[in-house]
Amino acid sequence: MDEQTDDPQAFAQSVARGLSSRPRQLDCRYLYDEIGSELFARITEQPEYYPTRAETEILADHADRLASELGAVPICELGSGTSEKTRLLLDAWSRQASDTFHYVPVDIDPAVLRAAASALCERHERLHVSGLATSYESALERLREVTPKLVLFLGSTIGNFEPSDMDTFLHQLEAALQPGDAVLLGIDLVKDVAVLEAAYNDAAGVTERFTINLFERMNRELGAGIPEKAVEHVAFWNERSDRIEIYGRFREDVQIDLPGLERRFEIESGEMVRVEVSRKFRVEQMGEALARHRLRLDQVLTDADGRFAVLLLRRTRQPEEAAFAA
Ligand code: AVI
Repeated sequence: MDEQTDDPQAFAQSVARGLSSRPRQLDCRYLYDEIGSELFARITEQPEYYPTRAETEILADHADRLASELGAVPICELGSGTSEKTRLLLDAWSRQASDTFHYVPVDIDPAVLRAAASALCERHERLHVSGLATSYESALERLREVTPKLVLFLGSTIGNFEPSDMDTFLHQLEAALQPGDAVLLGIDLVKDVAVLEAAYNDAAGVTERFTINLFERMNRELGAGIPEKAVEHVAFWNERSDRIEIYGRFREDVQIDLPGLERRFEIESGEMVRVEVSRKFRVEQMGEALARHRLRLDQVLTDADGRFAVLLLRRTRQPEEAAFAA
């Protein structure tokens, strides 16, 4: 999980691995170049894409109570991006803190970190921001000794992990926490299929552009030579795996070239290349997975429509203590 996503050689190798595997798939981290990040920001504003609004509602409703229960402990946020939703927490932290308070945003993009930090420092005089432009893994390692702390992992980004990556991530998270440290984990919940599928097939076609941008990025950065309009966006609910699956489907036979690696892939009309999975969760199941990593589920906070949950977790000493306590 440590690879940088702006190195063309690493991108080409990742594409070659993914196109050689069956089913064919691409690494979803490459969806987020500058254009992709901009498109994702627009996805979160689409009427069908409820997760961002639902999570914002939860944070707005509970921020002050969380600040008084947790105290204004240092906040470390994994995948902080623009830190938009985190402002709700930092505003509450500033009302709670009697002195300086600390925020450590972690994002792979240093420009995004700089912009977020300067906006936040303008808003809060007593806020100390130390951004880390690195992977989750190395940030978690560096923050192990900071305690007490609150780690944020919002947006249901955990749903984009393959099961084995989720396990690795929870293992790294567990190792970075001391007993008593807290986590706020945002998870999107299993719900009506029509609502889920609409969220990934918005009428304005922004999610479609987000998917297609990955193939266009392969053309821009790797000279892949995929003809314009050869790929269409397909997203549907996979009931057996509790997840939305997103694919680029080829409308015609296409050759994908990776000149830097001297590789060529023949894709047939109708073939689907998976670009992302977005898993949805059931609270009880998630609680069990977390308990195996000494993370006790203390509070389950949901929006009024019960679409999304923010889980407050506490790191315990022993796995046995971590039973569902909410
Ligand atoms: C970032 N992540 C949580 C989004 C999701 O809903 O899985 C990514 C996304 N892909 C298409 N739409 C949104």
